Amino acid sequence: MAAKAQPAAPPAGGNGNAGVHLPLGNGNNEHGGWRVDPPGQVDNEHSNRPDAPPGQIGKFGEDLTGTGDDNTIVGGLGNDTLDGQGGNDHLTGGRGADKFVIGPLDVQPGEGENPDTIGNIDTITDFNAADGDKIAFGFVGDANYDELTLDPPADPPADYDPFAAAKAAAEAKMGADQNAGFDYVSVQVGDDVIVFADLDGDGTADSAVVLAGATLDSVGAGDFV
Ligand SMILES: [Ca+2]
Ligand SMILES: [Ca+2]
Ligand SMILES: [Ca+2]
Repeated sequence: MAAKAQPAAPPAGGNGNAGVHLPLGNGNNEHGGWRVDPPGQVDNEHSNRPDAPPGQIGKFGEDLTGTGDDNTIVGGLGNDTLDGQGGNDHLTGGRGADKFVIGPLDVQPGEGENPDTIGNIDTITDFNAADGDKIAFGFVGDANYDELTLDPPADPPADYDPFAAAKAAAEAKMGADQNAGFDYVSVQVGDDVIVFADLDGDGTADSAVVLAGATLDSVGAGDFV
C-alpha cells in the first residue's frame, strides 16, 4: 500500500500550539503578508512586527477600518490607511507612510454621546511626518496652516477645559472670511498636539485629532490630504 501523503509541516515561526505566523511577502514579513495570533500570544519577535499587539489580525499596506464604536487600530510595517469611523478611536500606524482618516467633531452631541474633549476624540499615537504620515480630514483645495502653543491660565478655574480653550484659540486664527484665515491650526496642549480643521471656511473647527506625545515640530502644512 502506498504511504499516504503527510500534511505539510507548519510554517517556520509557528511555535507549537501558540499559532502560526504566515509570511506572504519576502519571508521576513517586510513586504505584504498578514498575521494571525491566538489570544495569549506574546512573542512578537518572530513575526517581525514589534508594533503589533498580540492577537491582532491585520494586513500590511491595507485599509484598516473601524466601526462606530471606540476602536483601537494598529497598522503594520506597510503604508496603511486607518479609518476609525465613528467613536473615539486610538490609531497607531506603525512603520510606513500611513494615512489617518479623521471624521467630524460631535459639535452638538446627541443622546448617549459625550462632548468632545482631549480624551474624547480620535487620537493618533505615533504620528510621524518624517515617515510620510498624513492626516485626511477630507478638505479639498488649497489650505493654509498655522500653529500655536496654548498657555493655560496660571490659576485655572475648576471647569477649565483645555480642549475648549485650544479650540477657541484655533478658531481665532481660522477667521470667518472664507478667503482668509487658516484652515488647519495645530495647538500644543501640554504633551500633546491637537490639530483642528475648518473644512467649510466659516471660522469654526469641524474636525480635530489629538497627536499624542507630539510637538509642533512633528506636524506641518504638508501633512494633510
Ligand atoms: Ca470607531
Ligand atoms: Ca504602517
Ligand atoms: Ca467650519
